[in-house]
Amino acid sequence: MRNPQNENAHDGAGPDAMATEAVFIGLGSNIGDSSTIVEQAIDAVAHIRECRLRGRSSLYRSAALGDVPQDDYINAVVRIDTSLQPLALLLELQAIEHAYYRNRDEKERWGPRTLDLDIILFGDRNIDDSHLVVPHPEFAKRRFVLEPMLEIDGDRFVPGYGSLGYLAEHAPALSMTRLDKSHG
Ligand code: A4P
Ligand code: MG
Repeated sequence: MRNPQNENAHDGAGPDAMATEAVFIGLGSNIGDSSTIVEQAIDAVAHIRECRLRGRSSLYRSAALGDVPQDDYINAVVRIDTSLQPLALLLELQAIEHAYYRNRDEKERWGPRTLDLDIILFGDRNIDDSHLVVPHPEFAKRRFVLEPMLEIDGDRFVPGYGSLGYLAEHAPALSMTRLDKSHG
């Protein structure tokens, strides 16, 4: 259900009236009906106040990275334009994570999760805050982030890193499948 605030984000009176920045958000899930969870989370992100959805990738299935044995992940990336400040957006994303009953051992880094939303890029900003590091420190090593980003914005150059195409070419190999719409 839409609320009036969100309608503003779609009728031209929202973020376009203010300075906006392009933000890439990575979505991941490996507990429950992950494809449905990621699709619903994309819709929830599209309805965050002061945000406009500009692009979304397909869903991808990949082997879990990290030391904890766990199920495959379903990942996707969206691009939004927003006039929110980075920490305000992070709070909105965490509220969506909590709405999906994210429930896991907080001490277990890189463990399984119902829904994980990471800010990958926020305009051309470099942020190194106790709550937020942008660009996401691992993004350039992660095919499950780079391939979906390439799908949305193949020409993007990330200052300090290089073009997305270059990064995807040099990222470590990962067993990964792009899911077609009938699986998504
Ligand atoms: N935080 C700092 N920077 C950011 C950012 N750029 N975006 C802080 C979002 N949050 C950021 O996050 C812990 C704290 O990080 C937050 O409170 C926020 O203030 P978290 O999501 O609770 O912790 P986490 O996800 O366990 O840790 P981390 O290091 O963010 O893990 P990642 O990088 O999210 O990796 N394998 C596959 N195939 N696909 C996956 O999606 N994901 C992970 C998790 C591991 N292996 C995976 C995948
Ligand atoms: Mg995370």
